[in-house]
Amino acid sequence: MRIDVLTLFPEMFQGPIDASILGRARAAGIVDIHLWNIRDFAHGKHRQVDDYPFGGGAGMVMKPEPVFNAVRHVLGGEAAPVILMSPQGEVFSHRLAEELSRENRLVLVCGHYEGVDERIREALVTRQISIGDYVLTGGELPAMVVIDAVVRFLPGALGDAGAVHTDSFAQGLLEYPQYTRPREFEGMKVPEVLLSGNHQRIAQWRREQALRRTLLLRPDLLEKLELSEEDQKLLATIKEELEQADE
Ligand code: 9D3
Repeated sequence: MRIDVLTLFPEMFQGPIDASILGRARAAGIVDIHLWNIRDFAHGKHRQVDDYPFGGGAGMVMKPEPVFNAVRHVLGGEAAPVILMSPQGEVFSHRLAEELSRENRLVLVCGHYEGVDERIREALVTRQISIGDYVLTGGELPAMVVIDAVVRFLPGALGDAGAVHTDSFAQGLLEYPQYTRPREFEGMKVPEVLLSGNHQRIAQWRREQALRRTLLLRPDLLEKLELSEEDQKLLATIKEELEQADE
């Protein structure tokens, strides 16, 4: 996959894209990430990228010409989704990351300042993505979030090829508790079942723990799921236990 990022702050991306799994995926040729400075596509002596809003008001607005020039340059006549990182966008999710990972290329446009000229949305952008309901200073961190989540889905990006499909979010549940050595740390013991070697009991315990956690911490996730009969029984038992503990 090729990802082109258009931003006024390309240097913000260097750390995240060079490190860890993303860095390895780039080195392995699984993803090709190109960073472009929108200012390089601004003309005139001052290479101006923003200006005052027509009609007045606080803050600056990103001018259309540099962004149009930059997108047209990187696409070079090719077609690809042009995604504006924006607080008005569709809220990013595991499902959307998976969908985007099936594209051959993506163009991510990061706004800064108070916003971008509306004609960028009207005539250039094919979709808008937000990463959640809080105000950031720009679209750069959101773009990194999208890149990270999308690249995980690319074949070969993770060591274990099957891992993305057993992800907790792929199943709509939170993760079960994990332990590693030592068996006892400061008086806290690893649950006996995990040392038992009984893989069926372990799998059942983990499922029960994942359901329990999701019920306690993210009941909204459970509402969206269609649980198997076995899971429904487990969940009913957990709910009974919790009610008894309440009394
Ligand atoms: C004055 C209204 N503001 C909208 C809430 C304007 C505004 C504030 C901050 C416009 C852009 C920004 C910068 N943020 C992003 O570009 C952004 C963002 C975010 O702030 N939160 C979550 N996801 C995203 S994606 C891009």
